[in-house]
Amino acid sequence: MPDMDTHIPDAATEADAGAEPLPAEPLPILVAPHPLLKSRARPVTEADRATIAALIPRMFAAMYRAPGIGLAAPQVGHLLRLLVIDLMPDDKPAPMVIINPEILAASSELCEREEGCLSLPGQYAQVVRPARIKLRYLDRDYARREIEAEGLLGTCIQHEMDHLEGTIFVDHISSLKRNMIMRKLAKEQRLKK
Ligand code: GNR
Ligand code: NI
Repeated sequence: MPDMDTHIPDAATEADAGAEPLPAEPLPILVAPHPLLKSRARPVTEADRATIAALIPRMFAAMYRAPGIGLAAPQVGHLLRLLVIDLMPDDKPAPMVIINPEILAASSELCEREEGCLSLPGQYAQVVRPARIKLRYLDRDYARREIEAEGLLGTCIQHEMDHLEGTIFVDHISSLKRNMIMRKLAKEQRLKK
């Protein structure tokens, strides 16, 4: 006979109906130089569904807290081909989840834009990349999607995809500028602690 005095509701009974989900705990973001930021990430598979379902809200939480406009799974220590992006047009959330992205085509026209990176906090440089890309990926429901991206979204997607290859934005600039940025970052991180 179960104890009738101490009623403990099961998960997802009417006690929880309509309740807000718990806010996800932001994952810490790795700062360069870190070996995981130089590693290649592996494709996401069906077997990763539960892992990424738990990871995605914690990646968005880390990105919004920073704040940033994109985050790649390797930046939070998971070598998976998974990105989250939110450009917040008109200051309203517009979250995108991008799994196993592939660039199908890139324009020969280039564009130069100032980039920053949550893994190189406080460091910025002008980076040249293709102005437009055609992208194939899986969305958060693993549905196949294709989009064309240009402007800040195009830059952001290419910057995030670099993280899946173990590349950061300073790998696209001269070694003189890269060394200056990496020394400045090391000094600032040292003073912070
Ligand atoms: O928050 C970010 N801003 C940004 C600005 C210009 C070009 C790229 C970016 S991505 C960056 C977040 C980040 O580090 N993603 O990996
Ligand atoms: Ni980055």
